[in-house]
Amino acid sequence: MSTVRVFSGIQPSGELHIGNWFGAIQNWVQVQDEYDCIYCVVDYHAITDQFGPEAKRYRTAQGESMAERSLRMAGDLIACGIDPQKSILFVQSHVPEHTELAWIFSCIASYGDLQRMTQFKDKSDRSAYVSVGLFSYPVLQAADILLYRASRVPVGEDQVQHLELARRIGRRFNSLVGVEYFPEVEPLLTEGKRIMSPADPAQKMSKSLGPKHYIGLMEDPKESWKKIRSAVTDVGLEAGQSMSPGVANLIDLLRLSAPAEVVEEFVARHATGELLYGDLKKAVAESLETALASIRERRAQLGDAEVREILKEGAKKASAIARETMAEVRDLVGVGGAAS
Ligand code: AQP
Repeated sequence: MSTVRVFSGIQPSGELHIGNWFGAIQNWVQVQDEYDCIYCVVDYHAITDQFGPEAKRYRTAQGESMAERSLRMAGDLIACGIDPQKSILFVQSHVPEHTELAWIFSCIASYGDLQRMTQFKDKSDRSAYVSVGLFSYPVLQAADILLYRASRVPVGEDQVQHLELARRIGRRFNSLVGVEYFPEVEPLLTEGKRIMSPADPAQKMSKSLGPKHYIGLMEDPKESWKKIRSAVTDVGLEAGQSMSPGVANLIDLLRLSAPAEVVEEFVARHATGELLYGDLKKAVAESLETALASIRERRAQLGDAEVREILKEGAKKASAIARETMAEVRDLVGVGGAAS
């Protein structure tokens, strides 16, 4: 196994959608054979906007608690191809060193840098109450990655700004303690790094915008078809655009799930003005259904007890690395020991 370490996480804030899959999870699966990989269901991140009773019943028809949603998300990841024989898979709150390192990082992260985070600006604009946790979310994210001294992070494009911040925090720590302790963090992006919402192609596909804005990986294909059939395609073109954003998003989804010749045919029909959007939507729905069928089958065979066991083992392995890092970090910072 390579000495290059990969870390990435996903919030258990509902179901896995095809934006997560094409933007990040497919890459998580692919790099398992190349690197030493650690993957995490980040429940502490999810409580930045779903706390208390909200965290218990948030946004799922099943009325699941955060712990149940973490279990379900882990099962979905395994069905997608995260292999516990190759990678460590665990739940963030099972390894408390994440929040310990986050505190140390919050003492060196720049307030000005955090204020510039676009995800915070977007989410705080949409929220009636803005918590400090929502503001310092990227500091916890930096701690998640650097706790394992990981240098590669497979994510969607929306996370690139957060990773730049993680890089700055790591560098600042190194320069303050005078040791090159943390590595430089780099994103690993895919061709599907930014999948847009079918209902509003100006926004990225996202659970927090509501169910019509995402296509769930484990969703009933009839539900997915309803969302694809009503996908927005006919907004006017802006200067410099040859394809409306909604059509471009459907073509991207086709490119990610269908053979190249099928995509070329639709692109050619668009160029000659012969493209019927209904045909494109049908092709997207069919190719997604084919691409996701084996994941759904694997998911149906996976029981909760098996997933719990995998998470328990994963937390043990992650804890061993996390404890070692924190012992060294405390030492470098000069805290944690009593003066003799
Ligand atoms: N639309 C997307 N296109 C490509 N990649 C995406 N990712 C998320 N959305 C897209 C990537 O998926 C990984 C997990 O992201 P997350 O845990 O933040 O989940 P989310 O689905 O983004 O959460 P929400 O609530 O749906 O959206 P937000 O919180 O943004 O409002 C990450 O690597 C992410 O880049």
